[in-house]
Amino acid sequence: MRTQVAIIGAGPSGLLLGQILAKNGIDNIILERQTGEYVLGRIRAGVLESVTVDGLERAGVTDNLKKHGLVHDGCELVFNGKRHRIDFKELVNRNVVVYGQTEVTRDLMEARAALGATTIYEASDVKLHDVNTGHPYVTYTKNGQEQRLDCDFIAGCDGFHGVSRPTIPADILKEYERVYPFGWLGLMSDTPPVAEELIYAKHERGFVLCSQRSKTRSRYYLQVPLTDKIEDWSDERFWDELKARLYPEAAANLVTGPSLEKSIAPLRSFVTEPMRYGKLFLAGDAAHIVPPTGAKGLNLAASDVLYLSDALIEYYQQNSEAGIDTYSERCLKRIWGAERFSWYMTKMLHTFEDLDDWDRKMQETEFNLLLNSEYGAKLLAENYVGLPY
Ligand code: RFL
Ligand code: PHB
Repeated sequence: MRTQVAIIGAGPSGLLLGQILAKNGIDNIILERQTGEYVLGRIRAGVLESVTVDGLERAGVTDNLKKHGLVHDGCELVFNGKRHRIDFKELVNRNVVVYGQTEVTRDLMEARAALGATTIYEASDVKLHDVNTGHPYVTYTKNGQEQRLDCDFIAGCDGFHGVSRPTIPADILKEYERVYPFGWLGLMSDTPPVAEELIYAKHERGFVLCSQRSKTRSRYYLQVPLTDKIEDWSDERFWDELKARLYPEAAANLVTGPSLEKSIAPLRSFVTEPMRYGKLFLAGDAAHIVPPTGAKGLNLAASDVLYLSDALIEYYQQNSEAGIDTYSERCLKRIWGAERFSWYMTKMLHTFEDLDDWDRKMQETEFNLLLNSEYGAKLLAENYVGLPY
């Protein structure tokens, strides 16, 4: 088999790239290790920046988003009971859209099926070959048979644990990493959200996030020790702990109900440089990870894909390699900005066991800066709604 661009991974990065390329007449095939249902079963992001919405627009998949996405002009931050609303609209005249990653993924899968583009699910043992030559190819196993896919380029959109990044020789890759000493326990329920806007709250017992998917579906997160297991957290314990960490008015408003899903995710900051090696390009979580506190992971994946699709379109339509050659550099500028923001939000809003009195004062002073300085609040708002593309 042959295609122009072989895409590894059918998460949001791979599907969005495939859709934009296909709409611009560039042939591509996606190889995905899991089934489509499994990919849709992973509950993850919920907040989309306008850059991401623009990307989905370019892919022609915003019908459902326009119908069901919730535009948010602000969010609430709480520090040990002290509340402060960040008004994105007033501070930077922009907003975000609350619309689930599951829905984004489903919309992209349906649009791809409508175009008749090929996605090979349950492709195991994917291996990348000769990526630093003019004739790269990918091998994989499907239904017990080894297959070969020849291509011009390979897009590594296979997430943090994928095979693309390790294909790049270790002496070329530089990795930067910070691992945090806690995780997030998430719960989804068909209950009305506790508040109209998202609440990010730091409490002595740990951080909580109150998010949502619709007017009738909520998504909540609790900071938990990395040693905790899902079995340790009955729904009842989750709701009790959430109430204990919320300010009284929110706790009183909280509607509880049976969980639809519960999962624990570790928190990590990670960047790999460069994001291109020969004919291989890394995009999304394959190249970088952010802790979810800044709501940036999916949004960074979308901006990588916009840079990459521009570069490939320029290559095929104008015979220019300029976009390809600057891909890594352009992505990394935006990535480091989002890494800083996610790291700052994580440090300010979580409870760290080993902080001394000085560190605690600094954490509180960071928060007070948002209350006391319009510039402080503006900087947060500008980063939250998304740095320029
Ligand atoms: P994905 O989604 O991990 O998809 C990669 C795909 O590649 C497949 N794959 C392979 N396929 C073939 N061969 C192999 N060897 C393969 N290895 C892997 C996988 O099966 C998978 O289908 O990466 P992608 O597409 O780059 O998308 C990234 C986003 O999923 C991620 O950044 C976000 O979910 C992060 N994130 C958030 N981002 C936001 O922008 N806003 C948020 O509000 C937000 N909240 C979150 C989040 C992530 C979370 N978790 C669980 C990590 C909340 C949470 C709790
Ligand atoms: C979510 O709704 O899943 C979500 C929202 C905001 C975040 C992280 C996750 O910062």
